[in-house]
Amino acid sequence: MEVKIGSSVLELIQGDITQQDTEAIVNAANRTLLGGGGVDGAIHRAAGPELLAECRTLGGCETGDAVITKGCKLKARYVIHTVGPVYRGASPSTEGLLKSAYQRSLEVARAKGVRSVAFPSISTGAYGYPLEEAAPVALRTVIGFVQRYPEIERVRFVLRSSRAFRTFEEALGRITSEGS
Ligand code: AR6
Repeated sequence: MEVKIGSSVLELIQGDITQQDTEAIVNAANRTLLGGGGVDGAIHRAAGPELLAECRTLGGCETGDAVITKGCKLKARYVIHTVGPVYRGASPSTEGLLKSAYQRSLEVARAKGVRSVAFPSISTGAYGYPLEEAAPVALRTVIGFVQRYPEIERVRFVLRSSRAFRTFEEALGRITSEGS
């Protein structure tokens, strides 16, 4: 599924983020930046040990913030590492941190002149954020950003499971129909 947001494109696909050819891919990391399971493990395996070596020099990352490294062996030139919140029930502060993880990732991309970014669904694995709650937050944040900064030409959400894909598809359908 693909929609136009001004001159930019927002895409949803089902797949593996490590295989994406966007200029940057986003990692759903933890505050140590020293690796983990899920997307984080997959990205480190595909990028090779040089990625962990660079992450070690960064001194971690706060929840809701993002940092950028090289893509090493990946097709993507950069990896943007962001840390989403651990979900302990719906609250404005948890939602704000999820929003911030997407926002800061795009700010870091823009600062490097990156024009295309692929995101996983941050916080919806080990960190337990329900997909139905996370999808509209993720989509609205990205849409708001590219409306302001059309130099980000393409944002692709790469959803691992068919359930995640369908949930994002339904949320995007609801958001786009609000405007018409
Ligand atoms: N491509 C795209 N999406 C994926 C992939 C992949 N290769 N693999 C998993 N997902 P998670 P979190 C989906 O747990 O919830 C790590 O250990 C997965 O189905 O990777 O932010 C970190 O080090 C889920 O929907 O990230 C942290 O400790 C989504 O990616 C912690 O997990 C996010 O799941 C971060 O937890």
